[in-house]
Amino acid sequence: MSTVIVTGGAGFIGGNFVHYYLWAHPEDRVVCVDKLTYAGNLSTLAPVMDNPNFRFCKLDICDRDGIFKLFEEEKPDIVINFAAESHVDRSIENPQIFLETNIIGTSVMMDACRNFGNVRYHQVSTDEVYGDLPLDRPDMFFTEETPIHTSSPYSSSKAGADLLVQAYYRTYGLPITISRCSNNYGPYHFPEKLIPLMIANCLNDKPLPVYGEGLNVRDWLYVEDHCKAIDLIVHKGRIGEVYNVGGHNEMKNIDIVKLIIKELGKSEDLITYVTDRKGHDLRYAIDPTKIHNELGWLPETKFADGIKKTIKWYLENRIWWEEIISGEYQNYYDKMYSNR
Ligand code: NAD
Ligand code: TDX
Repeated sequence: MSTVIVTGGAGFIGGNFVHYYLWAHPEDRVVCVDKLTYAGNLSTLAPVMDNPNFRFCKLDICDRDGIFKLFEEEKPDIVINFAAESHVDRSIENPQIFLETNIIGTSVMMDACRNFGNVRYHQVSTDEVYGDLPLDRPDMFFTEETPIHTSSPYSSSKAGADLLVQAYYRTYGLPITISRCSNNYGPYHFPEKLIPLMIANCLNDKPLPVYGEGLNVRDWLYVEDHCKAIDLIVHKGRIGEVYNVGGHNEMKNIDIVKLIIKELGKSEDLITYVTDRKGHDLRYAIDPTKIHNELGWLPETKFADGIKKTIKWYLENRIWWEEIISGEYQNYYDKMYSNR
């Protein structure tokens, strides 16, 4: 039996991971550490709150004393760090908190790992650390050898964290791995991000704000496939290695928006082209050869099925996202989108 600390487990991917991990490893104990920022939602964890192998701990990963105390109590075998400020647009408005949580928080978690017996550490990173690819070069992909070349304060903070993780491996011999995944979608996705925002606005017959001309390309992966990849890397990955995770599912933003409109039976008149994101990355595309060859990982959910499942989840769980969009989030939305 292992004790696994999962940070950021009240967020989108961390929450899905907690559900998946408790199901896949019923013998293990999961301790979720989450500060419950605007993006953390305890209702995401409601289905596992009564599980005797689960503990929730409201804690900031930058709180060194609190984190060290928790390690002393729990004596974890594995730490998986999902906790982050994750939204590119927010990082453009206010970079500071991104540096604090994404870089300082990562260093605190790794210091705790070093201090309590060189605990196995996994860093959940992103393909955004590689910057972007040209739209007219469909032959180009991000491999693990692609140089780090970031565009936004968010991706820079994630890249800074990745470099620190690699430094802790080289300098202290901390047993680390890093996964760099493409865009995820699925249940419990916070409605500030493209897919859930478009679903929520469509259902409320509100304008669908497409940045620029909607031609930017993202490589979408169903969140459960990402969770399975992390589980594999944590248990079977080679220490010190980076693994790219993605399913060769590139789509233009405008095509995603039109697909959601069609699935929900709405009109394309809802589409509103708005001012582009500053420094907007053109295209992300992952080459997942390494994780496939070494660990046998392949995505299991096709986009056509995954997007249907996701839309169904948002239809069946209106309370989850309506509570979000009726609260403080409304101020954010007005700030970002009115007069854009
Ligand atoms: P999210 O914003 O939905 O969730 C982040 C969670 O971290 C929230 O529960 C929040 O409360 C918590 N958190 C934030 N600051 C914290 C702090 N200082 N201490 C403790 N908890 C804190 O993010 P997500 O989309 O689930 O992303 C999870 C991870 O995966 C991030 O590291 C992100 O960079 C990475 N990632 C995301 C995607 C994607 O498409 N969403 C793709 C690749 C990688
Ligand atoms: O209202 C919108 N209109 C729009 O056109 C929003 C919110 C987004 N977009 C565009 C911008 C991007 O090209 O859609 C695309 C996807 O945007 P986001 O959902 O904000 O995701 P992205 O910026 O690609 O970053 C995501 O993937 C990588 C996650 O938020 C990151 O945490 C992850 O690292």
